[in-house]
Amino acid sequence: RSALFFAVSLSLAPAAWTQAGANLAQQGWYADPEIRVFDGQYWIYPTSSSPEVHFDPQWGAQTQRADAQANQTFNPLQQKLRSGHVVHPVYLLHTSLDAFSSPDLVHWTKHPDVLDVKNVPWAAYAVWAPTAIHANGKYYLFFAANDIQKTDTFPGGIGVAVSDKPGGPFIDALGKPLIGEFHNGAQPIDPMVYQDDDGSIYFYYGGQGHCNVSRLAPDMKSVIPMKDGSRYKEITPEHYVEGPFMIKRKGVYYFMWSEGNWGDSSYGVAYAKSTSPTGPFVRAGKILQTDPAIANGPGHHSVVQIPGTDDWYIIYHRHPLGTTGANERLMAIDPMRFDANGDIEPVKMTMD
Ligand code: FUB
Repeated sequence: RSALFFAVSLSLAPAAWTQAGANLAQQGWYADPEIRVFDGQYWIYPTSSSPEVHFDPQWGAQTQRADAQANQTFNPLQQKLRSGHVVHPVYLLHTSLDAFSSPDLVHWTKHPDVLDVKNVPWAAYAVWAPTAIHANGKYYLFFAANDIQKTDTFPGGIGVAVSDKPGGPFIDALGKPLIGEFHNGAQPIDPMVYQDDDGSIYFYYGGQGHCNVSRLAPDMKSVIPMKDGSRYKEITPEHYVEGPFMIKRKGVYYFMWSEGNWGDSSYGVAYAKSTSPTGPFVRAGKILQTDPAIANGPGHHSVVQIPGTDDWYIIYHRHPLGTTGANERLMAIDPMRFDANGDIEPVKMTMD
């Protein structure tokens, strides 16, 4: 390993842990945080999660006001997409994504609006649950947009945007969704991009209780056949709901996901182990769940390995005690440890 590798590793050592998690919570209402290491910094790409919209009975009126403004702020296709639809204002409020960078997991810099739906010509509502990768000398951000549902008439799905820098701005790379329809029952949301040691890029995604794995072409703009010839392989483990994530440690693939009810205290994170990135994945157990002394309903997580070490951290969202809104979600970070058998130990949520 080069001297540069160690220089980067050392500079990424976590700072004294005091207030680390508190610093993430202080960033405000965010969910679905995806952490990456880019350019010698930690980067977090979360979903905005404004709580107030769930309590506003006037959301129909809010929608009309937003549609009236749309002529000034959206392109003609987006104006057409938005016209005639009454949607929950959460989809009108969360039309951009912020990011956060840090040299040490403690001191964070906010990068507002790294992706704005105005730069996604085929979408017109919310963007959320991003995942990122550095490839081809560029940064790619995959995201869910519009919230396609079986009954909706407007398009949506998982998109891909590209930037020269991890802090954006990210601009839609494809002109259409990368995955714009249901396959194997999986709602096209909650993407997670994972590059294996042989360079293959796997893509995990899916909501509404189904999860697929796909392979991405090197240019990140299409889904290509896997070894068995399929483009979308269902890998749904028992109790899977959404929020897939993959890591590899000592040759073992750890597939993780959110389960339980979205927005309540049954929500948590479970995992499976496999010798292959495409499974099969048999549920091994729950590793993150409500702690009545700390917070409710932790989930939609990601995991980072401190470069050059066997130290791992889990980054996730959770509901502060005393809150009731499904969108009242704050980011948190805690150590994630493995036992001597390579199993993931239950994560102890802290207020640190
Ligand atoms: O933030 C919106 C949704 O909430 C995500 O798609 C799910 O994973 C859940 O975290």
